[in-house]
Amino acid sequence: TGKEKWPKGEEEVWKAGMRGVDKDVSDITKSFVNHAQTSLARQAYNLDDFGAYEAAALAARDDLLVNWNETQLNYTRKNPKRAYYLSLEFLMGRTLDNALLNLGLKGEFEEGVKKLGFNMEDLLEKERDAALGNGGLGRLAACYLDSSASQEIPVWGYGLRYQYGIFQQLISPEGNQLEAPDPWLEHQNPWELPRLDVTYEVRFYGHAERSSDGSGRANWSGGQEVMAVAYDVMIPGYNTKTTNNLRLWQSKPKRGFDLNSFNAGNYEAAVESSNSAAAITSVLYPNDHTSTDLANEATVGKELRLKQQYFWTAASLADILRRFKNTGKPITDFPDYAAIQLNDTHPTLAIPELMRILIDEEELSWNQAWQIVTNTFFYTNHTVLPEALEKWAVPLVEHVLPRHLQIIYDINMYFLQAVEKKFPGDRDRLARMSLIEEGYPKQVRMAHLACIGSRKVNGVAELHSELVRTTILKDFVEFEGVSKFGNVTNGVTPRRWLDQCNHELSDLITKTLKIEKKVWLKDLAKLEGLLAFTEDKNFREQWAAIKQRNKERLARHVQTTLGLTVRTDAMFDVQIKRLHEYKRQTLNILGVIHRYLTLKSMTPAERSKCNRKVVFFAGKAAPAYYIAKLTIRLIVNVARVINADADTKDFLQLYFLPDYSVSLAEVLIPASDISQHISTAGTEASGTSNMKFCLNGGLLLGTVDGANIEIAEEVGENNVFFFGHLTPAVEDLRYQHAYHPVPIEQKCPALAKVLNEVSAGMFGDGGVYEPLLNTIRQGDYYLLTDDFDSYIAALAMVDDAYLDRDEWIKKSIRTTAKMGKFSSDRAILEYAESYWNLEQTPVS
Ligand code: C3B
Repeated sequence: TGKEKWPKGEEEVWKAGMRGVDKDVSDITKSFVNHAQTSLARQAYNLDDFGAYEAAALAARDDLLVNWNETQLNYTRKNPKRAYYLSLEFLMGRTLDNALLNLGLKGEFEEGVKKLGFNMEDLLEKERDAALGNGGLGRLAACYLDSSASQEIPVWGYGLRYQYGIFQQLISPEGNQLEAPDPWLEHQNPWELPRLDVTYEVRFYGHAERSSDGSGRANWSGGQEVMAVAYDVMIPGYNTKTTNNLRLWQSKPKRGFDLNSFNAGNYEAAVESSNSAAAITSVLYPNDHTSTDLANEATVGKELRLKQQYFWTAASLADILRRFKNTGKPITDFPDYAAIQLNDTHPTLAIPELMRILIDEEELSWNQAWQIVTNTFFYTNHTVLPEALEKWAVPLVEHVLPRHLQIIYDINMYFLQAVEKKFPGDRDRLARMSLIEEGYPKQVRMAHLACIGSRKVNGVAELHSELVRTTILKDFVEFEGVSKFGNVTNGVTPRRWLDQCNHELSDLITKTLKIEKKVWLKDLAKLEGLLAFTEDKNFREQWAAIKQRNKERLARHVQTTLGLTVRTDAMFDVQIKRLHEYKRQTLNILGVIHRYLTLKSMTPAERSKCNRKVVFFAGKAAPAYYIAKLTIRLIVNVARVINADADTKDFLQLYFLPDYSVSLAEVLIPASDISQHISTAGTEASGTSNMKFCLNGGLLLGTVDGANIEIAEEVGENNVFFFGHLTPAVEDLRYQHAYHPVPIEQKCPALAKVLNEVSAGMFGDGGVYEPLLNTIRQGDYYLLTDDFDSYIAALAMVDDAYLDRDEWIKKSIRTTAKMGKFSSDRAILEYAESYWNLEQTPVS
């Protein structure tokens, strides 16, 4: 209210000591030097670029903290409803540049470090990516945090503070992926605040005894107790004081070591429990789109992953409840103050955990508790691939979380009773919908639990949400009504994915639209104003010149990191994403081979008329995903042959860039003329890099899948290149493959020829690739033989279109102009309004 009494001591003394946000260059240089001197114990004589990065980061962090404190105080005072975004992955990338952009201090910092003898660009390069995620799902979480803060919405993220992020990818001379650890916390991390006083105890194992008083309560005791310690990461909004929080939990032993064993001289046993506690948050699981059930992991691996999930959900819920209880409201009001978003099924244990707390600790009745739970949670599904749907073996859950298994069984019993009431005698339906899948062992179906425990369920693009409603959760739609099942099409933050990664383009847009950057970057529909300039020759030339400079920047990056020379007078064709059969990198590389064979068969005169092209791949394969790793090997070896062929190398170059990361994407995306999003129809839930490429004026070559469809709706079908079969045909085509296979030579001779060349050893020992080629020759689950011809035809259309350079640039401008819908600001506002019922809560 402003009239409140100062809480302690003398207000004037406090206020005189308080730091404000840095304003001018001299504030910044002072803070920088001060941190170099005191926090880092360095001086002008021995401060290298890395030290200077750290000093700049600490100065920026102080500014973030000022805003962060004000934001949290504002939330505490106003006590608005808040949303909590539970995600096992937050793929943040680098922070410094984003922090300065959002603080509005980029120019000042640049000038300041220059005065101190450094170059900001060099310092930014010194920062290591925070890579606590596998791919799309984790990067989406990061974009949503940026948008929540930018739109002044009270959202906190909750995740795990892994000691090791996604592995570092190395490529051996033979072309094999090798994995090395990512010890990203090796140096001090200036972006986090250890909260050693914010801790919770989390129990595992032990036994759960149901009380005999008919209350339904139970007593869970014994087993292992582990501490969760909070680390807070500040999330600044763009051009606002609002700075939200991402709280990451780290595990630590409840007791340092076991004194009895220690005294008995058994030192190894004494620290054993401390090791197993620390192990919980030590490493990010690198399996993407794979349920642990099929991950081919040892039982210990599965158990540890289950422990990660429970550890994180239990600590987060305890923290959320403590914050709520501090307000003094009755527990039945909880859903009015907290919405909890489940990012995929990974945090689904939060549902039985909240039931446990409400029943066993708060002593509510089952119905009261279930009422609260089903008004609190929201579930986003990110995939319909069967192998990615999480299931946990019942004996494992019973061993690790005995009380939760009881609760899951109880939820299931009440649920199936209700289903039986609505659909009497439909036993198949009961079996299909049950939370428990029969078999040896029985399994808990986490998507079913997430669905029935949530207020709403959504998919991440129109087509995907429709597939969720009509396939994996069809029975649930029939039972609960369709209105519970919605769609929120994904988005990406234009701060990082346009302004930061493509500063020149962003500046040109600002100048052209005559709208302040701070306005259009938060109201991306304003980009549409660019349409008026497609006919402006001068504007087109500037647009094209920026793309060219971005290509040169990428080429310099490849030159310095790999020592390879990329030609920049060519079309840049990019496919960057996790390696997975459904994403069909294989289709792309086989298309490259086809192009190579075609070029080889031409006379030099014919060749000289062809479009020059450089193809880039990047992406990691899950360490145990054999076929995906073979695909990498094939790409690398095709590159080796093609790039050395004097006949063709002016017309076709190929690069596999190792160790794909957020930072590498920031260099690749602005340089792309065309990017490939070519999943088998119906398999890619949304895709988000498709949005990033188009936002940066790259055109899209893709299948009619995921968010590609909505991108085409926005930019117009004549500005995208579509090919391939549509989703409704897929099931039938797969049936044909299984029961009426046609030899590949007959069905798709062009593809057969390519496969034969690979087998025959054109790219080194052909035998090595047989298992990969056989996935196409036999079964062809991802329909390469069905889509290859239309893919090649689409590539030809891309070549033709590119040869008309002027028209291409117009397409590029039109594409950027129509990307407003895909800002993550739009997406997060949809969640806030239609799901969480939250209001914007600016810092006053
Ligand atoms: C991904 C999907 O594969 C993408 O289509 C989607 O754009 C993103 O999520 C974000 O919604 N996804 C992922 O990265 N990991 C999973 N386990 C499941 C989906």
